[in-house]
Amino acid sequence: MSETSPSHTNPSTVNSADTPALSPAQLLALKQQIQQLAKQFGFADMGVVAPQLEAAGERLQKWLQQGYHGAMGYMAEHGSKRYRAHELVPGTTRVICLNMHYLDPNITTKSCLEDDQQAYIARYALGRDYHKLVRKRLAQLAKAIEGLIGPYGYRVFVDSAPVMEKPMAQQAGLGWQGKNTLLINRKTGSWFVLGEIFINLPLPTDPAYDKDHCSRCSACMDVCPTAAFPQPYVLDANKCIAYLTIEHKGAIPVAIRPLMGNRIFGCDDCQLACPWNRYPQATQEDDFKPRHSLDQTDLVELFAWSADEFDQRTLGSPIRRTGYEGWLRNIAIGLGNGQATELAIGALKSRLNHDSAMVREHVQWALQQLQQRATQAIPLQTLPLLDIEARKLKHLR
Ligand code: B12
Ligand code: SF4
Ligand code: SF4
Repeated sequence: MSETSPSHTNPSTVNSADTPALSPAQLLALKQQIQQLAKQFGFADMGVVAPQLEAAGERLQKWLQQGYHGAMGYMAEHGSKRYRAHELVPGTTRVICLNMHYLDPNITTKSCLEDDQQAYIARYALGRDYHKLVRKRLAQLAKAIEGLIGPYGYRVFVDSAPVMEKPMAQQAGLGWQGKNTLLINRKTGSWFVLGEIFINLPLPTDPAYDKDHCSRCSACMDVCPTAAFPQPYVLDANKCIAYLTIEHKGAIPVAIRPLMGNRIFGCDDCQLACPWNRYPQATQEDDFKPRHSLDQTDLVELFAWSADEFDQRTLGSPIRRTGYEGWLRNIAIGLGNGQATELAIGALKSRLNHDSAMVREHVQWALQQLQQRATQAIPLQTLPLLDIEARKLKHLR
C-alpha cells in the first residue's frame, strides 16, 4: 500500500544476454515447476502475464487528474513506467504475479470493531511487514528458478516499485478488481497481498480473469464510513481512512474524524463487507499473526507508548510508516470517538503538552468530543459496517 523501497526508482535492466535458450516444451515444464515452488514458498496463486496495461494507465491518469491520490506524490511520478513493465525494467518479457494471504480468521476482528475502547488496526498490519516477508520469499523463489535453469534476468517487487499490481494480477488471472478497487479471487477472497517477479523468459502466459462478480452488489460502498468511493471501482484516497491514518502527514480533516471510530491504522470495512470474503483463506504464515496482542489492545494502552516503545514495538512492522506523531494523532481520534471514561480523559490530558502541535490539536479535539458526549449525552456514533453488516460478520470473532 505504500511503495516503500527507495531502490525501486532505478531498477536494473533484465539483460537479454542472460536468457537461457529453452524450447516451448521446456518453458511449459519450467512453468509447472515454478508453480509448485511458489506453493512451497507460501504463495496461494500464481499467474504469468505479458502485461498490456495501457487502459489501466489511462484510468490512472484520470485518477491523478482528479487529485484522488492526495499527497501520495509518488503515484504521479515515473510516468508510463507504472503501466509499461518493459520501461520500468528493460528486457522484461513476462511478469510472474503471486499473492500471499495474511488474515488469521481466529483473531478478534468483529469484537474489536464493536468495542470503542479497543484499537482497530488493519489486519495486514498486525504482524510482520509484508514487504519484508513477501520480498524475501519472492527472492527465494527467483533464486530457486535459477537453480533449475541457470542465470536469467529477474527483479522482484512487492509494493516497492511503480507497478500497477492489481490490474497486472488481473491480467495474470488471479482475480478481478471489485468496486472497492481491490483484487478479489472468487475462491479465496481479497485478504492477500500481491508481489511480482519481472523476468526475461518467454514463459507461457495465463488467461486474464475477465469476469466481474460484483454484479449488483454495492456492500463495500455502502459501508465505507467516509463515503470514499466517488463511483464504483474508483477510490478517492483523500477520504479513505487507510490513506489518512498511514500515508497522510499532518492534520486529519475534522469532518472525517468522527467517522473513523476506533480505526487507528488502516481500515478493512470495504473488505469485511464483501461477500467474497465470507469464507476467507487463512494465512499459513506465523509471521502475519498479531504481535503484542495488537488485535485486542485498548487505545489507552497504545496511547501510553513512549517514542522509544513505538520504535521497539514497531520494528519490522508496517505500522512504523505512520511515525510516532501520526500514531498519537490517530489514537487521539480513536479516544475522542469513544466513551468519556476517566481513563480516556486522563490519557488524553497527559498529552496536552506534547511537543507536536499536530498531536496537541488532535488531543484537544478529542477532549472536546468527550466533554460534549458527557455533558450533552451525545450517543456514540455507530458506523455503517456494524449497523448493516453485523449479521454477515458471523464468520469472524
Ligand atoms: C496507492 C495505494 C493505496 C492508496 C490508494 C488505494 C487505491 N485504491 O488506489 C491507499 C493508501 C488509500 C491504499 C489503501 C489500501 N491498500 Co493499498 N496500495 C496502493 C498502491 C501503492 C497503488 C494502487 C494504485 O495503483 N492506485 C491507483 C488507482 C488508479 O489504481 P486502482 O486502484 O487499481 O484503480 C483502478 C480502478 O479504479 C479501475 N477503474 C476505474 N474506473 C473504472 C471503471 C470500471 C467500469 C472498471 C471495471 C474499473 C475502473 O481502473 C484503475 C486502474 O486499473 C498498491 C500497490 C501497487 N503498487 O499497486 C497498494 C495495494 C493496492 N494496497 C493494498 C492494500 C492491502 C490496501 C488496504 C486494504 C490496506 C488497509 N487495510 O488499510 C487499503 C484498501 C483501500 C481500498 N479500498 O483500496 C494491496 C491490495 C491487495 C488486493 N487484494 O487487492 C496492494 C496491491 C499492495 C500489495 N502489494 O498487496 N492503498
Ligand atoms: S479502507 Fe475504509 S475508508 Fe478506505 S475505502 Fe475501504 S471502507 Fe472506505
Ligand atoms: S462488496 Fe460487493 S461490490 Fe464491493 S467488491 Fe465485494 S462484491 Fe464487489
